[in-house]
Amino acid sequence: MSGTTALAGLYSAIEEIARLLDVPCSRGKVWPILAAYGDTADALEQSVIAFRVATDARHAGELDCRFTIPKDVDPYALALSKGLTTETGHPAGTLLSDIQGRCPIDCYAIDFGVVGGFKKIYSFFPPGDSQDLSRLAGIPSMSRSLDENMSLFARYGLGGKASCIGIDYPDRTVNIYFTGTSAECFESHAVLSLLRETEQPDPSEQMLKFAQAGFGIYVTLSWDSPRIERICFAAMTSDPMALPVPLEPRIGKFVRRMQDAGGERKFVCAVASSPHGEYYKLQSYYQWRPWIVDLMAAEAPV
Ligand code: GPP
Ligand code: MG
Repeated sequence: MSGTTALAGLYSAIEEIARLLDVPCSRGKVWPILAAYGDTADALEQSVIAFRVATDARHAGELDCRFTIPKDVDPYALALSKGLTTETGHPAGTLLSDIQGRCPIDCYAIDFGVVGGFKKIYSFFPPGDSQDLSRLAGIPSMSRSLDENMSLFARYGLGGKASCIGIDYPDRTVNIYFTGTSAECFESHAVLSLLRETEQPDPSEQMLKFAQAGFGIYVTLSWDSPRIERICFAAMTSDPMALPVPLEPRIGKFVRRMQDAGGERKFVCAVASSPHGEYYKLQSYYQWRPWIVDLMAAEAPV
């Protein structure tokens, strides 16, 4: 398939899913982002491509799309050169090149909102090469919040377990993804005490129950405060509607559409704790590639 055909197919899928979700989608907004990365992504043929919705007010009316790109592309330089983002002088803008200079990278992914435009760049570390937090905290442009929470992360067994970093440019936040952690991290007593120690609201029973099936934990840090903004627990499922989680009818329609498309029926559902309350995120894989399992270290925790 040619690059342009693959991009056109992806664009139609985005348009269709956006319609199902009542999210306004315009070609003028989405196409430049696809086109910026489409040429680089080997016709997107090898990429993992996912759609994501979330249940909180901040994400209402939005559909996020993310796809992987190979490591020989510099995704931030490309975003700048194509005018998808602008240099602001904030350390978030330097973080990716600092990571590139200090850490092994397996591949990247980019994330954009159909409404909000270009948002994030993820760098995945190679399978089996999770990074030590001390190395990440030593990165000059990294949020100091990582350093300030280092002993807390170590106490919860997350110290050497960073498998991915996500930089959110408009929000000026950084996500640190921990995978391959011990199963104990997902037990209710551990979840409860982690949330209490980080001054998050107490979790609902539903959140505690959901977190038990988790394979990954991730935190969102800003550069403004040492406080951890959000903590998420993510679980794989093939049937999100069977989870003990409230999903609105429009999300039900999205799930059914993605399930009916055949294929692998892979979903990652995550529960997020934030000072504004708990919410759920649902990521559906439009194009799954088996190699992503190693990157996510998504096997059941040991
Ligand atoms: C989870 O975080 C998403 C990823 C790790 C990206 C996976 C993408 C692929 C193409 C494999 P998030 O970006 O949804 O978190 P947030 O809630 O902070 O937006
Ligand atoms: Mg987001």
